[in-house]
Amino acid sequence: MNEDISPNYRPLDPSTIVEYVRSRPELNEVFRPGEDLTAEEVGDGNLNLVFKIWATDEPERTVVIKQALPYLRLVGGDWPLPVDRARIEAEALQLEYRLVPRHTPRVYLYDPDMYLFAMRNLNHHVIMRKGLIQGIEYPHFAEHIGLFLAKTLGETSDLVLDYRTKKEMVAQFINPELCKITEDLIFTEPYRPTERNLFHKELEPQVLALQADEALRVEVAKMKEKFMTHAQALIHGDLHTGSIMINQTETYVIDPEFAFYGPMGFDVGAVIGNLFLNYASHEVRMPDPDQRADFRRYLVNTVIDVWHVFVREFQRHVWDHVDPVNMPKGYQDDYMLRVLQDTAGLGACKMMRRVIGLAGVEDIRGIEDPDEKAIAGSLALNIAQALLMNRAQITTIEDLVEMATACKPTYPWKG
Ligand code: SR1
Ligand code: MG
Repeated sequence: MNEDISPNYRPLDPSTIVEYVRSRPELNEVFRPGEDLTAEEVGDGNLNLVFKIWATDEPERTVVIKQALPYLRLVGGDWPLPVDRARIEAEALQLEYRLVPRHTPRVYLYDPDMYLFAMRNLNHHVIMRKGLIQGIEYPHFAEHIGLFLAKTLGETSDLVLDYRTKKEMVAQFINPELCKITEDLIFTEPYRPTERNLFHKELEPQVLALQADEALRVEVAKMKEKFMTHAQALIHGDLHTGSIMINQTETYVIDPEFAFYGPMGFDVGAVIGNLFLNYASHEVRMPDPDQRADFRRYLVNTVIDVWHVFVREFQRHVWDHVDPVNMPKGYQDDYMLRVLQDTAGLGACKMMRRVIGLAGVEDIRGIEDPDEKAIAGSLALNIAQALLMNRAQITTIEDLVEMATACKPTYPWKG
């Protein structure tokens, strides 16, 4: 990594950020000059500082400021990271806001010296992962995220953009260091012994069997190649349920710092894969069989609806506007089938890394009892393996769901 950091850069803290906010005229539409402000650092992610700032007398007037640190927060100074990711994230949010303002928080400012941006504070929303862990249903999610995916992926692809704009956008969103994190943590490390993997010991036999499975490693290698070489659309790059802020009526997608030109199925697969991680976790999180069956029905119907809304909106925003001579119906159908099969394969890799690799998900790693955690992790691995290995047989989203829901946990082993 080779990056010149601005000499004006300094990481902020709750005491220095108030002065910083006062100095930015872009925030005058939210805060009055000289008024009392309160700030809190709330970052619980792996990478950045995140502050909430609000008018002390009127907390509804509030913004979030996200600032990049020159290293990975999860690990510390030993893992340097480019601060330019703040620009990537701010520019991706601005672009997504232009395409889908109903599902993207507005960015008020980006500061290229401080590698930070200020955006709307989604203070009436929760992180979707936390809601799903509690068994809360979000009835409009599929409609919202299906539209978000169709617009952000379709309208940044060669299907819509002219030849020059697309290439300029590929250059604008070159993001090698964050892509390298994905290449390592999703497509490389889970499939070999390394100290960075963090699966719990009860799962070891299943993980060792998976790592010894060459046929599986062949398919993972194909998925890695696709991730690295298929510059199909500007993808979010980390669209798990922790990157979604939600309530009963609204959905917002945040955190696109991993954005770059990659395969559409990586984003669609992230959404669907994370719904299945949650599905797997309820094997043990929801002991009541009726309650579990109901919630799983919601999750599975959501997976189906996400895909159908994505296809419907892709039709409206993309296929209805292409030249039918060079992109006839047969090509369009083949394109969507390839995105569906990529969704299965890439989503599967994203599930496996969350069970085996360095960065887990609370749905599964948050289960306290080690045997229960292993049962949920085992089911997640089996779903992922089925989707990855059999993705060529998937021709509809219903096939994908049937394949996933037929899986059972391997753990506890008999004998
Ligand atoms: C070391 S960073 C770990 C993970 O956090 C982000 O959310 C991405 O998923 C990344 O892989
Ligand atoms: Mg993130």
